[in-house]
Amino acid sequence: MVTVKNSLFSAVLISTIALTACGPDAVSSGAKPPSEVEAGVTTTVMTVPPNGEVITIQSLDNSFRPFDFEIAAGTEVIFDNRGRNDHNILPDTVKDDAGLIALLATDTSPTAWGVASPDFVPGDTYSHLFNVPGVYNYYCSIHGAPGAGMYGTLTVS
Ligand SMILES: [Cu+2]
Repeated sequence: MVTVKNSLFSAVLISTIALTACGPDAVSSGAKPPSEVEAGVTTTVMTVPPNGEVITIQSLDNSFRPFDFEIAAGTEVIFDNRGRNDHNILPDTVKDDAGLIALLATDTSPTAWGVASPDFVPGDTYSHLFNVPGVYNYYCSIHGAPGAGMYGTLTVS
């Protein structure tokens, strides 16, 4: 609604300026960037460039250490399976390995993350660049549940 009004207003404004303006600068001041013109069909995710920080979270039998961690946006997190068991790392919104694989197949945004157990056997590492601020709750579905057993939280600010 607002966008449509603004676009209409811009169109009127541009044509008004075009009629009265003396220079090209006045015309361009009424133009909107493409992202605003197409608002409503575009979703904006604020991403942060890599900040060079790398932290490691150990996946043990059966806990993540540290399990509650705060990082700056742009930090790369390496999960290192140092246990003797397979584990997985699932966002709380995902039920199991199959759910994660389906999510990652359809969602390529930087907030879709995690690793299924076949790719996280003992000795494996999985890394992800957390470049969108937010709270990321995760767990291992083999040894835990959201908020219980083998689980963790990453707070990205
Ligand atoms: Cu586990």
